[in-house]
Amino acid sequence: MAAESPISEGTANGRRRDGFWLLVLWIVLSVIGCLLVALVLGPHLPPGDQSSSAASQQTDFTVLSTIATPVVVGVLLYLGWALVFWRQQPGDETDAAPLHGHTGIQTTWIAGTAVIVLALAVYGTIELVSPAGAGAGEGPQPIWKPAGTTTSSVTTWSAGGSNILQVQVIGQQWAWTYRYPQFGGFETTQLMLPVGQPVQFNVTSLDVIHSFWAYTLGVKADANPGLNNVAYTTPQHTGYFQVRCSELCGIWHGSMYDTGDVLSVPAFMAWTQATKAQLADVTKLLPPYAASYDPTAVSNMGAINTKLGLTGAGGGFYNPADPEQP
Ligand SMILES: [Cu+2]
Repeated sequence: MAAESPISEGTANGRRRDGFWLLVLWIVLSVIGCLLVALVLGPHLPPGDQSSSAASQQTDFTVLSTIATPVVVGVLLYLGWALVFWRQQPGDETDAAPLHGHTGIQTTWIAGTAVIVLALAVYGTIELVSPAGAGAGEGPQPIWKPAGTTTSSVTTWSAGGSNILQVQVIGQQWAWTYRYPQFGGFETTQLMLPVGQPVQFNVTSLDVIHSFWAYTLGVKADANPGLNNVAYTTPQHTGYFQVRCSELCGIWHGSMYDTGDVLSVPAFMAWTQATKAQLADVTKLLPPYAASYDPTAVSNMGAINTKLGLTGAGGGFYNPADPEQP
């Protein structure tokens, strides 16, 4: 009787043994990895937790990173195992054992990935709807609105009331300004928000497309001329936050950064009253508060431009009275 091939027999046994230890190691390392990612790395993931939308995004990133950890661990473990144990020995010219289909593994793979993808679709939908959007602009008529707030035809605001605080964000080459319609409609370069109060950003532009990106608030909404793009959030912690333009909008795009501040409610109220009084003369010159502005149709803008020295090609608003402009 011919002796059995020591190579094929050894390889088949070896594969079973390797498979067992790979599985054990993968489970152990995945549990450790998931705990480290969820509990240690998670609280440090961007964009932090300064607002409700930022915290929600941080939770989502933590969940996704934790789910991805066993996959990453599996790939690295398999790669490391192959490098260490399956490398070709010097002088070994034999072929490895042939691979065949394995119905169990294939079925498990398809079922597992299908469950992960479908579960994430459900999770993603819930995470989109429950915080009234994902911190990005939802267009002029959002489908989801924060519960318990009135978001239209609002003329006054008080902390804890049902009227949501409205802040209009106006992008133009190359600066951000902010209008507060519930405080007389003044326009300022300072972005102040009260802590613990829901905010509705009404984002628009006077010229090209910009993108309002309050990074640590987890808010990023395109600023389109002639359009109101609404985004909601609730600041959770006082302190400064960064604002950038996230849409290449011209040569000084990079200088469209700004620092906003989340204040206590009394400090915010004091700021609004002081700013309203301080800017009263300028507010009178502004066009009436609107969801968006057409610079070619706003009669006051020519006068303001002249005051500010902004007329002429390439400077500030389009001015229909300016012969240098088409
Ligand atoms: Cu810009």
